[in-house]
This record gives sequence, structure tokens and C-alpha cells, in this order.
Amino acid sequence: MASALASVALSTTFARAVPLPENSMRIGAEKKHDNPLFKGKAFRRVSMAVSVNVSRFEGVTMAPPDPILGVSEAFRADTNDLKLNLGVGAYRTEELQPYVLNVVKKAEKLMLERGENKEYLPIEGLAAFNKVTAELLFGADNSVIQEGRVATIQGLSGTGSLRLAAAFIHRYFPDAKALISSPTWGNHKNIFNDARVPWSEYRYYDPRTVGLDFDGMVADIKAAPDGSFVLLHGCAHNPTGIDPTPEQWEKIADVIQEKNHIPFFDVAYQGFASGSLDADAYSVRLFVRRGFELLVAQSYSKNLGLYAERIGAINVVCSSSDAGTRVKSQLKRLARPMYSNPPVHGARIVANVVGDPNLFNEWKQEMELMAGRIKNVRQRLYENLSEKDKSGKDWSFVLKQIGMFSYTGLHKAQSDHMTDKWHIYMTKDGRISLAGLSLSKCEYLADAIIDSFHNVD
Ligand code: KET
Repeated sequence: MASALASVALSTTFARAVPLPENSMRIGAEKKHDNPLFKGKAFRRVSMAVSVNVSRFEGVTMAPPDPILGVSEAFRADTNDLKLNLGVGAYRTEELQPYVLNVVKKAEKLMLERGENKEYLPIEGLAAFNKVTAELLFGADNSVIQEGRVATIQGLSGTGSLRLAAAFIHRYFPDAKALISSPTWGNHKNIFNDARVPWSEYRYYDPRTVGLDFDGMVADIKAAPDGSFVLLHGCAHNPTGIDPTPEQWEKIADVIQEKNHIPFFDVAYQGFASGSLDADAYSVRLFVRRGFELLVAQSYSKNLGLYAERIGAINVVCSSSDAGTRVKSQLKRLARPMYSNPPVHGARIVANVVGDPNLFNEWKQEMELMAGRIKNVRQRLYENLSEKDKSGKDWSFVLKQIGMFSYTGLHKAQSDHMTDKWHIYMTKDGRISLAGLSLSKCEYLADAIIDSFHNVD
């Protein structure tokens, strides 16, 4: 006992420098813990740690790297000159440098000149932002706006807005389920999991046709319990780059209506799919026209390049302005204990750009340039693949997909090969971000894809 006590005393002073003898670890373990939470093995180890000055967080296991943002971390660690980051959906110039839009710089200059303060925003965010963001999405002359039926609150970009909406679903529709496409943006599952909203998948991508499994999609939406929240990608579906046609959107609306489901749109790429803000809002506006109550999460990460500003919104279209007011009050109530109120800088940038006719027009031109650059590399990649691959494989799916990504069909081992041999970083589901590709790198990428596709099982 004396020696055991001595080692405890020693451990408090020299815990880091002097490793403890094995048996000294047992002292804390022998003491039963009263807290019923401390049941598992990991927690017993935590209680031991108290007496021997090992970390109290000993029971915390290592989290796996994020499937998308973790790719950027691995890319940064690679010292090879050939390396190419096609993981995260972030726009790069032809020189593969990050791009700050000119309209953003102009808006920021205006903000400096005006000497804006840094006071807290209200919980719902900047009023001028909330007004223009809803107008951009639904169209300023849309009756839902005129009639005050949209509850809009500024969110922490697309992710934060989705998360807030998920918390709202959990609180007000505790028995409802979310339906998400298979596949979908990886974080959707995390968001619903953390908000404790049960979810299941509906069929979306058909590997045989490298297109939309429309019948499967409709059948699964039909089979779901009435009143489910159906998560839909407003445009430029991530990761597949495959969107329903206008006729298919009508039919999707039919089945959602029939089942009394609630559409929940994720709009992270407005303007980036086609280059036109209005064309990319087609699906949302169609559902609004058809009289649905619905939710829409918006992001300005991609279309205004405001990734790090965390600026977006959640909009809930209600059947009356009265319901809208109440929904908004509850969204604010959810936001307050989560993050209190949102950051102001990105909101002011958006309000200045979208709210000023000159900057707004300039933005549209810049966005067309960005979307155009992606279309050019898409075309070049397709040509390189078709010319270089002598197997006769049809690569035309690359051209049919839209938005920032191409879903190559490469499986995990092939994607690993792309990284290990070619230093091309991409997500393990075979998605590549064409926004991170330049014309001059297309040939290298085509070589890597052909090699991985034909030589890795
Ligand atoms: N929805 C979709 C469909 C989406 O692809 C993203 C981001 C977001 C929402 C959220 O973006 P935010 O920056 O929170 O507004 N996707 C890219 C980045 C990421 O994974 O966070 C991506 O897929 O690479």
C-alpha cells in the first residue's frame, strides 16, 4: 500500500516524465463509482485516470477523418508536385488558386467605407440579408413573399441552416422521418443523426444507366410513411451531378402531394448548375407554385465563394403569414441556445451584392464565368478520356452531369489508387470536383482515371 501511495504522489508531480508501474493503475479502479453513467469499460478507465493523472479523456476514442474535409487535410500533407485536390467542392481559378469574387471585394470596400459596427445581430440575422435571400430564391414577385408567408432566418451557411431545420423537425414532428437520396452529400446523414431525426434512403442513382433511377425514386417516396420530410437537392445533385428533368420534377411533386410529405430542399449551388440563378431555382419555384408548404436551406459558400463566412439561410414557406410568424419565432428559439445569433460579415456582403442592381449584374456575370470554366474542363476531360481510352467505354456521362462534380463510377479501391499512385485527392465514392481542375491538368487526370478504371479491381 505504501508503495502504491508513493507512486500516486509521484504521479501528480512527474506524471508526464515518469511512466507509472502497471500495478499502480489499479488504485482508482478498485473504487466503485456511484454514478450509474460510469458503467462501461471506457468510463472505468477514466475514473482510474483521476488517481494516476492520466488524461480524464482517456475513454475518448479517435474519430475517423471526415470523408470530404479530411481529403483536404491529406492533400495538404502530400509533398508531391503533381498533387491535385479534387475532394472538396471549392472553386479554383485556372491556376488552381482560391478565388475571391470581385463583387465580394467591392461589397467589402463599401462596408469599410461605411464604417459598419460589430454589434450583435438579432437572433434571426440581418434583416436586409433575409429579405434579399428569400427574393433570390423564390423570385421577388412570388406570392409567398408578397403575402408574408415565408419564415426566413439567417443560418450558419448551408450546413447550419440544415441543422437548424433538422432540430425544428425533431421538436415539432417527433414522429416524422426524413427521406434522403441514395447517394447524397455525406453530411446529410450526420445532420439528421445528430438532430435525432430518423431517416431512410430513396433510390436515386442507377449505376447501370449512370443516370437517375426515376421509377425507384418515385416508388420509395410513395412507400415512405405519410408526412415524411423529403430532402431534395434543388439543383446540381451532390455527388451525382444528375438532376430530374422538369417533367420528372412535376411527377415527384405529384407523389409528394399524394403522400402528404413535406419537401425539404437543399440549395447549395444556385447559379452554379446552369450559370443562371433563376434556372437553378426552377424546382423550388415549381413546388411553391403548386402550393406546397416546404423548407429550403440556402448556402452562399459556392455561388459567392463565401465558404469561410458561413452565410446561408433557412426558409420555411407556410400556408399563412400567421403560421410563418410562429415558425420563425420557434426557429429563433432553437438558434438562441445553439449559437445565439449569426455572424454579420457574410450577411452584409450578400445584402450588398444581391440588393444593389449593379453589383447584382456583375455577380451574375462572374458566376457565369465560374460555371463556364467548369463546363470547359468537363468538356476537355471528356475529350481526353474518349481519345485516350481505347477500350470503347462510353464516357459521355461526364458531359451529362452538371454542377461542380463528376461522379466517375470509380469504386473505393480505384479511388485509393488515384490518390496513392497519381496524387489525385478525391472522395472515396468516386466523386471528383471539377471546380478544382484546370484545363492543363485534364490530360493527367484522364490518364489516372483510365489507369485506375482498367487496372484496379
Ligand atoms: N448541401 C450540399 C448538397 C453540399 O454539397 C454542401 C457542401 C452543403 C450543403 C453545405 O455547404 P456550406 O458550406 O455549409 O454552406 N458541400 C461541399 C463542402 C462540404 O462537404 O462541406 C462538398 O460536398 O464538397
